[in-house]
Amino acid sequence: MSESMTVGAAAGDVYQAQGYLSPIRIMSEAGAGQLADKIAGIYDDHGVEAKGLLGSNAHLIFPELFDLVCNPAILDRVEEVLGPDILCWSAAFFSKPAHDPSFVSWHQDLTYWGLEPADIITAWVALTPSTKESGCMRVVPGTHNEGQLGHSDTYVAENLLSRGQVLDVQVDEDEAVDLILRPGEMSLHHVLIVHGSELNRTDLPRHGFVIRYIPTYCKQIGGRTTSLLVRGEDRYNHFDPVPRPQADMHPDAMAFRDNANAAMQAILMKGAAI
Ligand SMILES: O=C(O)CCC(=O)C(=O)O
Repeated sequence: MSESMTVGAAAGDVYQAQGYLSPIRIMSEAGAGQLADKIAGIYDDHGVEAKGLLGSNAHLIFPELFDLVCNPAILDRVEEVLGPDILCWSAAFFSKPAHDPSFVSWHQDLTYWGLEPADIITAWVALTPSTKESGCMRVVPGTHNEGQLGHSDTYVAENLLSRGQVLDVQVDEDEAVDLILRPGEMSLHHVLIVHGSELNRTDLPRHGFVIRYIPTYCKQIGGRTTSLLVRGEDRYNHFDPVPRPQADMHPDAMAFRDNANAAMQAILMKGAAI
């Protein structure tokens, strides 16, 4: 699917039919490169702790990432699918260092999220090249229409998913499409589309910033979590609001994120073996 085929009023229809849209340019390669340098700096400064800092809800502790989830070029496209009133429920890096064995098993996102209805969209923003060789995301078109499928938890260490969850049904890999992205491009995918990714075999890290957007009418089942109103109006108040961090890793922002993550983890890890 070329970018020109996914621009304009028909983009929502294409998304509904195939469950994804890609590629979509949302910033320059230079802009993405600056953000990638910032991520490299966080890894240099914080070592093994960087993964946690850039994991669940990194936008709550880094102002530049908070601004990225509010980026109008992203939201214009998300609005074509979700409508005008949009919340950012969460955001995190899926990063694979150069020549790293980490991968993502075939799964559907909604499995443990406790959100309904399934009108949820992910913007996957590439800060470095996301190619077949670096382990780009792969999707199986149309599977978002199959409803919630069964998953099993594996807890495999190299799996980037919280429980190492994997689909119980066999995936026909010949049907899968590689979402190849240049730095500064994004893909959009439906919360029920079957997707996964392989290892990074290149000399560069593969950094994907993954932003989960929901319409304001969406509800969190089994607990109360936070969400950021990024566009329009929230007439439902199903979520607690979040503030913009004052500075990188400001103590108030760190404390806020710890609480927000604890509430989210209680739902995501409900019934988990570890
Ligand atoms: O980054 C990846 O390879 C997978 C991302 C993913 O599973 C997701 O965005 O839901």
